[in-house]
Amino acid sequence: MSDPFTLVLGNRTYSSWSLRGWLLMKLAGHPFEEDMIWLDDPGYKERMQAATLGFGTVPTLRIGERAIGDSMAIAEYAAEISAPGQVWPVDALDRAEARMLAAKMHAGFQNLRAQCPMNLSNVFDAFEPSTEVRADLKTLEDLLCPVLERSGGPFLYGGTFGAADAFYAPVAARIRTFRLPVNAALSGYMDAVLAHPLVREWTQAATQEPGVARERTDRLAHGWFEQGTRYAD
Ligand SMILES: N[C@@H](CCC(=O)N[C@@H](CS)C(=O)NCC(=O)O)C(=O)O
Repeated sequence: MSDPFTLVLGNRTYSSWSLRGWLLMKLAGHPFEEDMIWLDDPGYKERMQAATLGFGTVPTLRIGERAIGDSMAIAEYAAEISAPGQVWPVDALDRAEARMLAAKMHAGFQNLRAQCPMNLSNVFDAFEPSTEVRADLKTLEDLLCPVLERSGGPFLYGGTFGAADAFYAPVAARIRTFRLPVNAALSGYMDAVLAHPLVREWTQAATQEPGVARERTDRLAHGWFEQGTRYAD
């Protein structure tokens, strides 16, 4: 019998990479166990080292004695263990482009990531994005809107939520949490991503998770998901 899959994750509320890894494994459709690391626990680093077999970041996919400790590699593995089209698009050119979009997210948008960390239990209505964050949002529009226009949406490659969408799901959450201004096309796409059943499952679980302690006195009772507020445009 093959080894079971265990996905090592950090808090749903603010581990954006964990959300990506979890979505990717859900898209693959293989059952997996979750091993949660509460990133606010003082001793979490040691726990994380052990749970990730030394890799030291979440998400890490553990399979028996082996570990895949990076979301991009998890995406490729998820694609290889599932049917064509479940993770990356079927068309070769779409697939290459989807990988490029994911890679761009994986390595870029540093200001947006640093200044607007994912937080699924809060909203910051009065947040004023810096010039650098606005520049990242413009790059995001320039990158994604032509793809959405070509496919017709609601997701990057049409009606099926795939790996490229998984990589951008935490960005949708940041735009919601920090009320970031984006154009109507990107705003509609972010709505579609946040309304996807898998993303909803994660965001709703985030509002209930017990291991959240990081300055959480302002934590919203029900998170932001049900508020139905649209972004500025
Ligand atoms: N490049 C990695 C990034 C993973 C990452 O940085 N995850 C964060 C949590 S969201 C982490 O594990 N940080 C280590 C720490 O908090 O000690 C990936 O794609 O999976």
